[in-house]
Amino acid sequence: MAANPFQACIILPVVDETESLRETVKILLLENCSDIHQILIVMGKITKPEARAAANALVEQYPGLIQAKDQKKPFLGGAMQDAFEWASGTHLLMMASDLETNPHDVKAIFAEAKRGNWDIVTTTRWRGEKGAPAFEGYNPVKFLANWLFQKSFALLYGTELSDLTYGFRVFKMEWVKKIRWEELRHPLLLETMLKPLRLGARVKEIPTTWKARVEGESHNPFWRNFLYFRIAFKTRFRPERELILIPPTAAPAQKETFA
Ligand SMILES: Nc1nc2c(ncn2[C@@H]2O[C@H](COP(=O)(O)OP(=O)(O)OP(=O)(O)O)[C@@H](O)[C@H]2O)c(=O)[nH]1
Ligand SMILES: [Mg+2]
Repeated sequence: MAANPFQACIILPVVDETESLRETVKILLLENCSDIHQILIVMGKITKPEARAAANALVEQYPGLIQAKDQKKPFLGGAMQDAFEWASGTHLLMMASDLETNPHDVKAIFAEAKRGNWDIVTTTRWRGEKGAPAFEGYNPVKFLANWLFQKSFALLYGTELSDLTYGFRVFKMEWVKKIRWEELRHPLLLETMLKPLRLGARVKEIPTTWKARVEGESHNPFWRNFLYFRIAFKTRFRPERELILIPPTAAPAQKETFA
């Protein structure tokens, strides 16, 4: 049988998820086994001992396929930035381990990434079935603020995408490797959409459903959502060359001398 040319690395950041982490991994492997090259669980100082134990047990259960690593940079954005460096494969999927990013939708994300050969396939909670928002148990104030944020960012970037802040998307690996990432907290989730947009990435948005977690808690206090505007403005007006990592310059060619 020919080898599968689609090889995804899935990033799962973990703080206080145990059952949700196990369930996420179970669904991912059941539904996408041949598309998964590696699952990278990223833990930090704030990761609870029970969650750490659950992650380590998964590593033992699936040696070679699941890895658990400790982040060097702080917070969620830092965990993701570290994972971007460690990841290998043809594609990278970012999601959460709290079941808010519905693992059953990964199959459709991967299918669309292959079908359209997109640089990014991202998901939206704002255009669910029949175009209606698909949130269950979302705080009403956050709901309103999220809508306003989405409209503002879409206007600023001239895009039709409807959920720029949601960190549930797959990238062709070269896109995560070539960009200069900066946000250490949750705004990295927005940055991962805005920088590729500025650099001309082909992006497809598909619907997903969002349901509030039942285990653990959010690590993003409401007021911090306003910090998303900082990266949005910074990224919008920067020259493109500042958004990418400079490749190591080739050594200057030796001048040939003839005696
Ligand atoms: N390794 C690591 N994981 C984190 C960190 N902060 C959050 N996470 C995980 O990242 C995922 C998303 O974080 P949440 O805090 O639930 O954030 P969110 O759901 O995107 O944001 P809200 O809707 O604003 O609550 C969860 O699985 C968290 O456990 C962190 O500092 N380090
Ligand atoms: Mg969450």
